[in-house]
Amino acid sequence: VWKECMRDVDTEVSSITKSFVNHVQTSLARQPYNLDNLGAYQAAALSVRDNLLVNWNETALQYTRKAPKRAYYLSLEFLMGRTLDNALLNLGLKDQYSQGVKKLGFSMEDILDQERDAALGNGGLGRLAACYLDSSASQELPVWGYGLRYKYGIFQQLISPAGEQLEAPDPWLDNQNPWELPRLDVAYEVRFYGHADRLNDGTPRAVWAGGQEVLAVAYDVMIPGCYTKTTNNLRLWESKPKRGFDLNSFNAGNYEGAVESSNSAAAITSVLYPNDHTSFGKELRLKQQYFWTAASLADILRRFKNIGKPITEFPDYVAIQLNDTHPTLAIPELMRILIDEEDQPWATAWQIVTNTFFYTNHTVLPEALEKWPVPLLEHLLPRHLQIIYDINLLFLQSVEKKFPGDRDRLARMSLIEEGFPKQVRMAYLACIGSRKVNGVAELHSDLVKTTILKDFVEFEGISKFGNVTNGITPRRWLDQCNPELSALISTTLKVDKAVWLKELTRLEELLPKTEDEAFRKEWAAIKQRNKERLAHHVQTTLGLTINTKAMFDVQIKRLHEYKRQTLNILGVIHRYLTLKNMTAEEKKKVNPRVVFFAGKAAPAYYIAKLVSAPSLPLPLPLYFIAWLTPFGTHQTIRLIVNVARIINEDPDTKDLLSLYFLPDYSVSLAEVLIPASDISQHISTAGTEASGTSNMKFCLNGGLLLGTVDGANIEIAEEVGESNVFFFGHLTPAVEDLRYQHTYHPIPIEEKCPALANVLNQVSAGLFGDADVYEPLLNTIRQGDHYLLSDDFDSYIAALAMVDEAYLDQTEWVKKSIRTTAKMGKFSSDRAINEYAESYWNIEAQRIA
Ligand code: 26W
Repeated sequence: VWKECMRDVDTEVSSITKSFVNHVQTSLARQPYNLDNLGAYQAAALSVRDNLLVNWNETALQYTRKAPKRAYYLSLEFLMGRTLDNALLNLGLKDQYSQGVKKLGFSMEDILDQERDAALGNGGLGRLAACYLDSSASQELPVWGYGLRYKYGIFQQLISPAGEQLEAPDPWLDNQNPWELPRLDVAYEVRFYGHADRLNDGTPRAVWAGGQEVLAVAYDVMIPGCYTKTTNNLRLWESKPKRGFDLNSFNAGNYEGAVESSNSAAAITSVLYPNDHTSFGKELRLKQQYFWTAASLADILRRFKNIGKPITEFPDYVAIQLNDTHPTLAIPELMRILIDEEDQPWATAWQIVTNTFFYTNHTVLPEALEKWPVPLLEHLLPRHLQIIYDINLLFLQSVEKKFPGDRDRLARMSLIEEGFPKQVRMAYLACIGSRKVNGVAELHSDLVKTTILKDFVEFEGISKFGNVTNGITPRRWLDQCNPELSALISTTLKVDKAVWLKELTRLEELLPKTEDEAFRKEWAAIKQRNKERLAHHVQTTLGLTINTKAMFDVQIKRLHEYKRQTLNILGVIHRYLTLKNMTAEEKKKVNPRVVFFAGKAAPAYYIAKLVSAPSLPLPLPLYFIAWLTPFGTHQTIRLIVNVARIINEDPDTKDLLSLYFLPDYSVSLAEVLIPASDISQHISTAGTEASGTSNMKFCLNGGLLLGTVDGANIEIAEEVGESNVFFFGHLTPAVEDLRYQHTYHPIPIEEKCPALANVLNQVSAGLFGDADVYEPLLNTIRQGDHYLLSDDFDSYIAALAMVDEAYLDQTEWVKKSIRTTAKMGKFSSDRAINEYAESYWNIEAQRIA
């Protein structure tokens, strides 16, 4: 067969097998006859890459020739997942390749399964960046991503038999990565430390010299659009020492000293920080942020200069989106370049800067808002601190002008927060340095305007502040993860998926089908097969047998107090206790339920284990303490695992209720879980989840939503109709008052919520073992209860009961499911990225011929 394939080049499939075999023999230097699945994956990937490269080169060439305005998406995280399947689908080559590899004796499914996830992100923010890249390319928009090429992605999560989260490094680059192109010719020097001396020559210029210089080397990742030639670029930087090692130390016999600086340079891009929603003010993290923004800006500037336009026209050719505050140093860095290197007056430089940047806020939780200690900045980036102080001075002068004598306001709005140490408030810097500021769902954008940036709205005017509701790419989150549903939709709509995948509102044409019984049957059968696919996955990976006749109830997301996985597990215990008290007769009416959890908790000590970063002689800031305390989220995992152990074995209940914590949640696991869900939970305390994006993914796949009136849940309900979602809990305006009550007029939990008190007491009594372990977690609910579990528990239980009841009427349930999918058009990331392109960046689609 192999020889035959080499000869036959007439058909597309044959040319695929030919290129495959060619890569086996040349790129991999292996023999075709004893190739394993991993080798087959690599050969297939290299062959697909050849296709991408042609388009990628053509795209780059045309962008250079036409020099349109371009947008750059700066994100410290890109949670890409796997690439091969996505590339095949976007290129429209999946069937051909499947046939090709089959001819050679391989199965496409096995080959796809060999790929490791590119997991360079924590969760929502990183996956959003990945969806936006897919949409930019699919909409033919000239958008590049800039990020870091971490050697280790998000840690691998293992769960010990006792239910502890263990963290192992994720060396995702250990196998060759066929999807990146090292660009050793694209490199920039980045400086740290040293000293900054103002010239005091009547200009604002200064000279920054000395310190440490490291090299940023580019690695390019091709981003194919769906059914278009456009193939954009994601440029990831790797840090390298400027010189291999210090020859003087080496000659003096100090071998460790000789490689020390090179080690510290390499450490910068060694590992992704595994916490979202908590900022710790660590030096290495700040180094990452500057290294990445400096290299990206140098690259963007070089490209702009090639056009040959005056620097004042920079914002006519460049828009830069700041994905949260992580790249905010780009603001003082561009000021530094314009002033110190381009010799621009301050006002001109500030004009350019504030017309170039756009800032997206992704959270209003106080512990997530970045603040950098002034002494740390002064030590690491002395020139940038000067510039930040200058920006602040001029800014506060203009505030004083508008609100004379309002000293409180000046203190509130200052970029510098007083304290020990003083800290720079990065969200404020991002806000005043940007042309537009946006939140990621309607409610969240309103909260940004009325809480953390209220003063700035009053000062700068409301029109600077907007909303772009998040979106998800239907390519990965429907066509790729749920091929059967995708095929059914194409048949029903009587259009090729190439059409509706890019015009997602066409899903509305499914609506009349809710009344078509045969269609409903087919719809339900696909959900059932997706449940079986998940069960099969769990069986083969974990050896557990799952009841696929049950309702599948899923909560998968990072573990966080505010996301309230604890509420879910306490609800499960409540269900268990209720079942235990039922007669056999009563039990007959109960629909079986399987509850799935997955998600990673921020680890306690992790970075220290992976890199030995030089530490600073600074006083430990107070919030460092938080880093050392064991997180409640770890106890939640432990509770889930131990409750599962008891419940899944209880002969009284196990047919009606079982529960699984699936370890090592990832994009690839989500692709199996989401299409299998009947109901998914998005149950954050109102006002805390900025948007959520998995809620959109579940609904797009016909799963119903159980959630609070928070984030994008609200807009999903607006689209699908409130009768098709299960809402519960207090609303955002009530939260502040409730918290006040908890602090100043606490009501004993026994009185306030007896059902919850009973559940807590059972856990305390040791029903699930390890009683002492859970006591701190339970006490956070009994006292303080910052996330209002005791306020929402009763309505949560009521909502769960409504889900049960609705599920009993399968006809109506399937109708809800169809309606939900049909109304998800708004949540395509194509819509979101077009809003950014039109309302903010002012860029246009470029047809690549
Ligand atoms: C400095 C530590 C840190 C790291 C990451 C703080 C905050 C972050 C992110 C901004 C957290 C994050 O991922 N936020 C999520 O962003 C998603 C995309 O907009 C939203 O859908 C989620 O609701 C929001 O929690």
